[in-house]
Amino acid sequence: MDKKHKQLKRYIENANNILVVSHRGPDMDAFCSMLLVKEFLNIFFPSKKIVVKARQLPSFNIPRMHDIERVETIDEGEEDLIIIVDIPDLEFVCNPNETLFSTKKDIVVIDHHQKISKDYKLVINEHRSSASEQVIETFKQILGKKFKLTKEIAALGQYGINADTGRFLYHTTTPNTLRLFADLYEFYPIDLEEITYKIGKVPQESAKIVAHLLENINIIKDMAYTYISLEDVNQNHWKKSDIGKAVTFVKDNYLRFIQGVHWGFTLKPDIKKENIWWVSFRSTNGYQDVNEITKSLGGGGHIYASGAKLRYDKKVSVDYVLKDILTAVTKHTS
Ligand SMILES: [Mn+2]
Repeated sequence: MDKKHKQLKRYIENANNILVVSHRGPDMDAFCSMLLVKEFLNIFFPSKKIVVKARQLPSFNIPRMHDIERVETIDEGEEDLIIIVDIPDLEFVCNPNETLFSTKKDIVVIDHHQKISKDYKLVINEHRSSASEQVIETFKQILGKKFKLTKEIAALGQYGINADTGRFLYHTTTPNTLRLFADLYEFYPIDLEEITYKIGKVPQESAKIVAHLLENINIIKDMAYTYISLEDVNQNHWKKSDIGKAVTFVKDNYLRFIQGVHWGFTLKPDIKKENIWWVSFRSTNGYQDVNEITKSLGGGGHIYASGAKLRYDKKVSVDYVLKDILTAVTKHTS
């Protein structure tokens, strides 16, 4: 066991109540890595009380999902240790008005993103494919010979890895990812085709938004981008979740697949909070390090998939925001 994992084991042993959280708008890897931490702790440290908090539940059934305590706001509780998974920072977990935001309790991070965490007590990040892979490898270290799989752990690991590697397509997939997945699959196989089908579903209402995004596509050299303006949202009464699905669909299935294009971004306003915009980049192996661009915009993520939250102190037009992004892009590419 390496030093960091020894430290983590000590933190766990010394805690009575442990809170497990992840980023807002949790994706499959966030849900699975949270539930994996809880599952391992429940089995191997049964005297500890483990609470998983999130504002929403997964969109389809995964093992132990009802162990998630659904909350309106993510606040401090009885915990004496906080484990954050799948995100490097508490600021991506909760808002300044939630009491957890300014907690003084010990925080441990188990992550796989490139953005470096703040000065937390302990950060475990071996840059793996997914937080789910990291959590399983972490507990392999901590448990040594005691480590064993259960159906739930095997399934959660597969769901998490599958989601964050895009079914093993992304460059973050390593030989270890495949070996681990093979072990999990052998123990208790999940149906990858069924999962891809369920995750890929788009709401009927998103079709119009997809059409709009396609119409708004601009291409500059080998980059494409598209956007939604605040006026579009208000005039058409589009719902936040339908916008999100439409943007994701165009971003993941269309932008960088245009002939001559290798990378690009989408831009949308925050529907609930004023003067906030979300930009999200996608790139193709070997073409553009979009993590560097989003870092200069105050965000981050991975080399080929990253994003940033853009904050303004007044109401601005979509063109104004686009100009800021394109300036950052030009700075990076020239
Ligand atoms: Mn992840």
